[in-house]
Amino acid sequence: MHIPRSESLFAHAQTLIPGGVNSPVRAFRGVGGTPRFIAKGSGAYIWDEDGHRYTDYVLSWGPLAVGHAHPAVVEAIQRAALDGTSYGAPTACEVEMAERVLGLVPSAEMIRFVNSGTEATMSALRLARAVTGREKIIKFAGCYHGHADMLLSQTGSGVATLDLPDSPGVPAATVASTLTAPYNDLAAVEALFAANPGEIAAVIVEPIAANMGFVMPADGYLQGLIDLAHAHGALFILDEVMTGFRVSPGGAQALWGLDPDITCLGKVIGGGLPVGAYAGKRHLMMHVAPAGTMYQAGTLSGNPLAMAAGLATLEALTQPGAFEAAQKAASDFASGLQNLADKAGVPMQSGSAGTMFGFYFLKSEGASITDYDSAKRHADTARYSRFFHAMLERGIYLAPSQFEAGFVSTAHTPDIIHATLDAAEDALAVS
Ligand code: KE4
Repeated sequence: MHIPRSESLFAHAQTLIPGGVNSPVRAFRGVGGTPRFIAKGSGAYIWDEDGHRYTDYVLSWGPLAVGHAHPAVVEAIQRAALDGTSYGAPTACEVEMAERVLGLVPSAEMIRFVNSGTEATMSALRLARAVTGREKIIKFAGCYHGHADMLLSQTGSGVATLDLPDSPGVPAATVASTLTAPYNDLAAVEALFAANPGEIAAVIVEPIAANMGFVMPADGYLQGLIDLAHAHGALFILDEVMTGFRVSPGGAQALWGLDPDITCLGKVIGGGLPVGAYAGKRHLMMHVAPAGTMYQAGTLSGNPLAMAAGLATLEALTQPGAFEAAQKAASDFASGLQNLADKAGVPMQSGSAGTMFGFYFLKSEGASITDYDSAKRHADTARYSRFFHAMLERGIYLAPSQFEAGFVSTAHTPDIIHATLDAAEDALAVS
């Protein structure tokens, strides 16, 4: 594929921006080659600066649940922008968005909007520490909760893709309070509580470990974490930045009947504009300033354009049959890809939940990936890279990393899924 514009833009960008990108995973370091500089998107498609069209399964890493440039989303942003872009004062649309999100997320009674998932998880953990008076937290190897110092410990996403030994610049004292356990291992969490009695403020976890690829929770695992946290006086924080409004319109918690103390949100609620949120039980959220004394703030939090984009996205996503159709697209793609791999004798582990999916090429048949160690041990990242580029050449844009999940939108019609699977059959044969 001839991509002179992306190549020249990338060369120039690298002289101005570290790695030529504003977020590491975009740089194709996990798969090699030149990242495509995207000129525009529409529905399920994106076009690069050289005019090549791709079916997009990254969707900005999750936010675009109703596809690129959805007419209702664009119109909502345009309409809001005509009245200004930001006031630094409360607005009616923030109240409307708060009601809308709280109406969908069953555990949450109050919400605070911020500007990213990182801010959401950072604030949620500060709240847990403020409420419990404790400092230690438990996270899970390979899970990613944004780039706040205290969470950059054995983390996933770009850190896993780049195989970084966590991150320099994070004070040892900061991560000393961050305890890490393997995902899907309740005994390890029990041991951490036993070794740190009365010191752990919260457990934070992704309901599906989708920043190490795509690892589903073992039966009873998430409820087991909730029970362990509460038995030891700690709070349970569910990071639904990625799974929110994707596993189901109410997130993983609605589908699986979980009742977290605090939920972190982002991505979909911004419809492609910068939004994050943390939401939880009223007695906890009332600790947040100015209602309480736990301080958290943001110049652009609750931004009117982002609220408008989020509202329009949720409206389109919850139209009768829309979510269900997208869910079928994701499961048809994941199961179709698995069938093609099985037929071709290519070891693969795939899965889907709601409108998100993931798949690993395995180094050996029968290997099972259940946590970060097994993902690093069993995932055939070289084969993933070859498949990624074979699909890119065929106009299919997958996550440029084996350690990321994939997404569909309400614009991914059955015909599009069928065409993608046809491309995958060819790509498997040459990768
Ligand atoms: P942001 O700060 O990037 O908005 O959200 C951080 C975050 C928090 N929690 C979960 C479960 C997340 O998946 C994320 C961000 N996800 C990555 C993709 N795996 C963002 C992509 C990127 O870093 O460029």
